[in-house]
Amino acid sequence: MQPEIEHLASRFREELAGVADERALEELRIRYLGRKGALAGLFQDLGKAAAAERPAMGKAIHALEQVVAEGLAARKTALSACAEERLPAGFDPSLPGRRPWRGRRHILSAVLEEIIDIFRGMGFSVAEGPEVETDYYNFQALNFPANHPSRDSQDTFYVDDEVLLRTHTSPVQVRYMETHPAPVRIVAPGRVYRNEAVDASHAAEFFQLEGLYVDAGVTIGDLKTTLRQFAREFFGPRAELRFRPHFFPFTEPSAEADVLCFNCGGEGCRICGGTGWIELLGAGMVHPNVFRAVGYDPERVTGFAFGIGIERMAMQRYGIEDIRLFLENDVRFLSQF
Ligand code: FA5
Repeated sequence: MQPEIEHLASRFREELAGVADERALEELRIRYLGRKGALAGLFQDLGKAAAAERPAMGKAIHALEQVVAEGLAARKTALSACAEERLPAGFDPSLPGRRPWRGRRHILSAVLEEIIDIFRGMGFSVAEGPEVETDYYNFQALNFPANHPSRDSQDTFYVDDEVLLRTHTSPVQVRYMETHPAPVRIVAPGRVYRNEAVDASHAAEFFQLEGLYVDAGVTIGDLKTTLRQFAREFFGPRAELRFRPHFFPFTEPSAEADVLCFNCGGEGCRICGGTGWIELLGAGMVHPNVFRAVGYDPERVTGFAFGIGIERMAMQRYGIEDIRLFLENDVRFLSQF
């Protein structure tokens, strides 16, 4: 008798697993628990069994009865949950779900937004300009005369002799001052392009953030204080910024600012080219010729400008050793930030 009960129990489980709707479930209930069902048959057999076997058999049949009743009840709950939520029959809501893929902002967007926020906190607003620029805005109005050697520092991709992909965000300075009177305090983020020999720290397509502050009496002291404050907010209170004299046609005097290399801490390594410092930005006091080109009077206003390389900021902050990683769209890299 015992093997027969066990066989019935395993057959019940199989049949229960195959039940796809409430009607099939009711049929199954009748087949097992109905008046002429399998369990009723077992109880009849129990009456005919030898007296000595009856207690053990009775216990086994009751246990089976409980298994059947509980199985039917659990399936009923699962089926009605499917019906309520219009889920396909047979869907088991108690199984663990699949975790949905969560996207996130690209590390460069996140860093750029953070930098913009820091400058917003210092009173700068945001301006934008086109990536496809004219020679006039990208070079001439910024005091790069035609055929002048200063153009060699920023070769680019030309659409024709007049139209090109901008090499820096500085043309936004010109466009903004042409249409807004002083005082001006803006940052201009965006993508720029250069015909560049690509390596670990140079891309042919990268992001800059331009800054421009023009008013009566703006000094180079304001420039250095603003950039130092920015570096401390972005990298932390102990960030070291170093200014080196440099040349840009559109600022006078001009400087480049470096931070202490994240990788070697100043000793010199492959990433900082052995110098211990990584160049982050160019800056300077706006050249009087730029003011003249936009109709400002250089006798009445002065101003500072800077251009920050966004990839370099992200590399320095997160210890990223190769600029090419930003453009490869490899989620194993991107999902780390
Ligand atoms: C300029 O582009 C100037 N327009 C910056 C400026 C603005 C100077 C306003 C004065 C006043 P430069 O070519 O040095 O300067 O580039 C500025 C920053 O962009 C660099 O410090 C660096 O962080 C980043 N950068 C330049 N070239 C590349 C490149 N090929 N790949 C990645 N980042 C670059």
